[in-house]
Amino acid sequence: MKVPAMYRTYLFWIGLVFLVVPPSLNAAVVTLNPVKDNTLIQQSDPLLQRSNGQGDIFIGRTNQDGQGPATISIRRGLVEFDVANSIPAGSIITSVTLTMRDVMGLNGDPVVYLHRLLGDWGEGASFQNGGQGDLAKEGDATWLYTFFNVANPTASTAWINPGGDFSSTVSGSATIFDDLGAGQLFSWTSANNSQLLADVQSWLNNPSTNFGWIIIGDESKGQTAKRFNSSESSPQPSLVISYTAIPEASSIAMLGTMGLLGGVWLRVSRSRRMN
Ligand SMILES: [Ca+2]
Ligand SMILES: [Ca+2]
Repeated sequence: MKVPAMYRTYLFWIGLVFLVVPPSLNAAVVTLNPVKDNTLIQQSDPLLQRSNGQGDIFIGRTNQDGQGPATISIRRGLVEFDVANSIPAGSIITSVTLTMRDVMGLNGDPVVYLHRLLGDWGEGASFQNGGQGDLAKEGDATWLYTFFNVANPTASTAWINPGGDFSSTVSGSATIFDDLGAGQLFSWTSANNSQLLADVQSWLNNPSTNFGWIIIGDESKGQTAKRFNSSESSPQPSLVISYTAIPEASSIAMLGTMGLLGGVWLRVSRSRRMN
């Protein structure tokens, strides 16, 4: 087969490029909403556990707990995103930003912290349009339990530490300003705390360790509560993840093979022309 000189040169360079230049890395961005979220409501009585699986996320201390006189009990948010089913395995996470909307804009300007949760937890059918929450329903995470067992509360799977098991390392912090009810968006970003990125990378690399974050507000005094939209209201919490996808070994091998075949064909064509 006689290949015109122009095409031979062309093929030669294509083959060379495939052989010596690694396939380009693909930068991408994905926005995730929670796969589940809930609120832990401080309560030591196993029979009176409360949650808000289908309502908004509350943190800090309210001035109510739905059990008589105000006892300014603590609320903590739980939120989890499905990282591993949203980003190609092996990708390198380059930035992470969690954004949530403060519904009320009341109760001061606390710093609100994220910590990586260390155990799995549930989201049941509990719902209350407010901070006092609802009696826990089947499978709800509560102050004492990870998955509430309605028929036999004390048989529920328990947290090791009431109020949730989480890393002592802070993954992110943000000041949630009193915005006079404007309903502003607030963000926690890896630009301010690299642990946030490390958490997401670890969840991609080891999906079985992804239990999301606990959200902890000012628990030092009463009436510091903040109320965030959950995945059941709008706008949902969002996790924006920038990453670099590494091509799979099979596609690298394919490109390499194409390059080799191109090179071989070139040599054959050249040798035929010389003979
Ligand atoms: Ca849900
Ligand atoms: Ca929820």
